[in-house]
Amino acid sequence: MAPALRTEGGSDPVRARSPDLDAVRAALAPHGLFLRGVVHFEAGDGPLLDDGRSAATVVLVGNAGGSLWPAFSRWRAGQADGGGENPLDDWSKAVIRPVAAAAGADVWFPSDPPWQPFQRWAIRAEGLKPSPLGILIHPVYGLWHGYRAALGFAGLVGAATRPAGPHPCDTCAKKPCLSTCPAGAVRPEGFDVAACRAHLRTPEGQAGCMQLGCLARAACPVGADHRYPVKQLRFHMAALSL
Ligand code: B12
Ligand code: SF4
Ligand code: SF4
Repeated sequence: MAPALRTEGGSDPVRARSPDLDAVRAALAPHGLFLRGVVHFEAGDGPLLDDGRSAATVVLVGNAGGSLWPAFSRWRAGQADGGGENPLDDWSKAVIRPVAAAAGADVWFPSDPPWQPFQRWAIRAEGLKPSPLGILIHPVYGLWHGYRAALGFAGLVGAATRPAGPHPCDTCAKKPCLSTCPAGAVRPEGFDVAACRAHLRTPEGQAGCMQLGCLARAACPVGADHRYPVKQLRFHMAALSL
């Protein structure tokens, strides 16, 4: 039997069809990137591939905790311009495009317009649900994970992955993410982007969230061991406050 895809979301060995994902997994591992999950689509329901067909499979690639930071930092140090204006996106493309090409896959990146529904795919692939911050929360990694690419295949590839487990926010009695944000931007009804950005421009925001990372995110007790390193937190905050 073909090896099953090992993802955080679990896998179904019975439906595993392609050993090629093992090669993809091995090629991504040195960069601190993982296969996060697999979505299978009914005919015609998947995103459009370059050749006009609808994808039958989307495989999500991402980071868990600070896994990508060492490889990304090494790459950046070797770039004459420090990696340019969007270094994480450019690094992701430099690393993942050749892997996708070798696997015969199309590839989408989360920041490229038109935005592909990465979170919707992750909800299906990993059984995750949104936290009050708008970010999907993982039972193990908490808020400390992200997606760097999605590989699209015309055929069924790998094993469609299953839900990861209970939604941590359902049993979080104190919900410190809601009370910690100094701008009151994290609310049960949604994340107020404008209020967050306005606060980040103030001296308090510059000394607080911009240096330490989003305080509301840091207040979440789930997956605290996987919190990003300080340099990575600052990097993401600088991007958010643009
Ligand atoms: C635009 C965008 C933003 C905008 C949000 C504007 C808004 N109010 O919608 C801004 C710039 C503010 C933003 C901020 C952040 N974002 Co953002 N963002 C995106 C982006 C590029 C597009 C979202 C979208 O519209 N997709 C299109 C629709 C069709 O996709 P969808 O899956 O069906 O839609 C879902 C989202 O729209 C989501 N949603 C709705 N409102 C909000 C609000 C926020 C803040 C977020 C994160 C999601 C979200 O709900 C939908 C259903 O689940 C995605 C990448 C992507 N391609 O999806 C990343 C993405 C959602 N962001 C992500 C992250 C991590 C962040 C930040 C934490 C970045 C940081 N600083 O570290 C912050 C969160 C704020 C915080 N307090 O820390 C991750 C989430 C990963 C996860 N674990 O879920 C994504 C997937 C990018 C990635 N590379 O992984 N983001
Ligand atoms: S603090 Fe609680 S409610 Fe907020 S994201 Fe974490 S688990 Fe969910
Ligand atoms: S970055 Fe700061 S202001 Fe923005 S949501 Fe997080 S805690 Fe609130």
